[in-house]
Amino acid sequence: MQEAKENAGDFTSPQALDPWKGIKKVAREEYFTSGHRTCQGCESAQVMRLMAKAAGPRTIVLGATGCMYVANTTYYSTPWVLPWMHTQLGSAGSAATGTAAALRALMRKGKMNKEPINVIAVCGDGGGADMGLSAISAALLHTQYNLLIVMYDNESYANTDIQVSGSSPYGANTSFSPPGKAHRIMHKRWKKNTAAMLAVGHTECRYVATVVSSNAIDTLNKVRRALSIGGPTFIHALDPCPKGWDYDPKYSHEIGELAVETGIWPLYEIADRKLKMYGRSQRFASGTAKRKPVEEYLLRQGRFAHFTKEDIAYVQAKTDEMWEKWLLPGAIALSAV
Ligand SMILES: Cc1ncc(C[n+]2csc(CCOP(=O)(O)OP(=O)(O)O)c2C)c(N)n1
Ligand code: SF4
Ligand SMILES: [Mg+2]
Repeated sequence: MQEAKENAGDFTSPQALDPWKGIKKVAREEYFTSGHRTCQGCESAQVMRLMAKAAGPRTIVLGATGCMYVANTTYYSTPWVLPWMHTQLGSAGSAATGTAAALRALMRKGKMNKEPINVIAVCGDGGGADMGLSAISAALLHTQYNLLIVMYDNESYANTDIQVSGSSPYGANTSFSPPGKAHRIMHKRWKKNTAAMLAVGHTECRYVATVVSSNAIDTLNKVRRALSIGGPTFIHALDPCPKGWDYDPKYSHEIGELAVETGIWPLYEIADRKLKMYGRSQRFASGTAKRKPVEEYLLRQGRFAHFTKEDIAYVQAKTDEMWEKWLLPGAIALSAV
């Protein structure tokens, strides 16, 4: 942050965005407003809103195909009060790098005013954790460009009707993994640990974080930190999705909270190679608070309605392992021999 301030006026440096300490300090201006057609209770839309608010007006947003493209850019109607461009489903990373490089070239040639402009690319879990993983990986290697990639994870290919993705949780009922009489659990793969994988594998990437929009201040400030620190950065948001997760839209906030309280979704950041847990996740990691049973999260959602006691016990055991056996509890799934 300090570095960014010292370089203010230099267009190759990031914007200096101080953290907002408390709800009263948060800017009132909205840059993602009315005019979208996302489902009621859509937390991905909430992530867009918080992200745009945190970034402010000197920002360009690039959106990969998915709900946050389709529902936000219906003909003649858009909630974006920022310049926005669609990019192909798997290309959030390359669109971000290309835009940051183009801005720099235009400013260097005197074709644009020289000023730091935030470049944010947004993609879903299908577009980010699966199809566009290589483009994000490449973007995180190009340390000369300042950009942020926000992966909004509704745990399915939601826009095309809730198909299973590499980020879908174990056992979830999706249109590609419906429970049946012969096979109750159709989706047996464990959710990809995308944020930590990207942090560990890109040693010069200065900032990777996880967020959930139920914790709005944390989300706002992580976006501000990611944009201020410099270089390519990545944020992974877990987004309750009433349509795909099958619950009443009024419970979106509560379900997001439960994801953290049960330990299913750890909140952390890895800034300059240092891992810091946040809020309850920090207390779980240090052993000063107890996680709620995962059952409280799972049984609130229709996508897990077919779960038996054994299925719940399996998810509980895997979650316990994440907090009790991993080298860095809740984040890095290694153990020293
Ligand atoms: C290369 C390509 N394959 C398939 C599609 C069809 N498609 C459009 S959106 C989408 C789902 C994307 O899922 P995700 O990235 O998780 O975003 P979400 O819809 O969940 O918001 C798919 C498969 C496409 N647009 N491009
Ligand atoms: S399907 Fe899910 S992610 Fe897509 S608009 Fe609806 S609530 Fe949001
Ligand atoms: Mg998705």
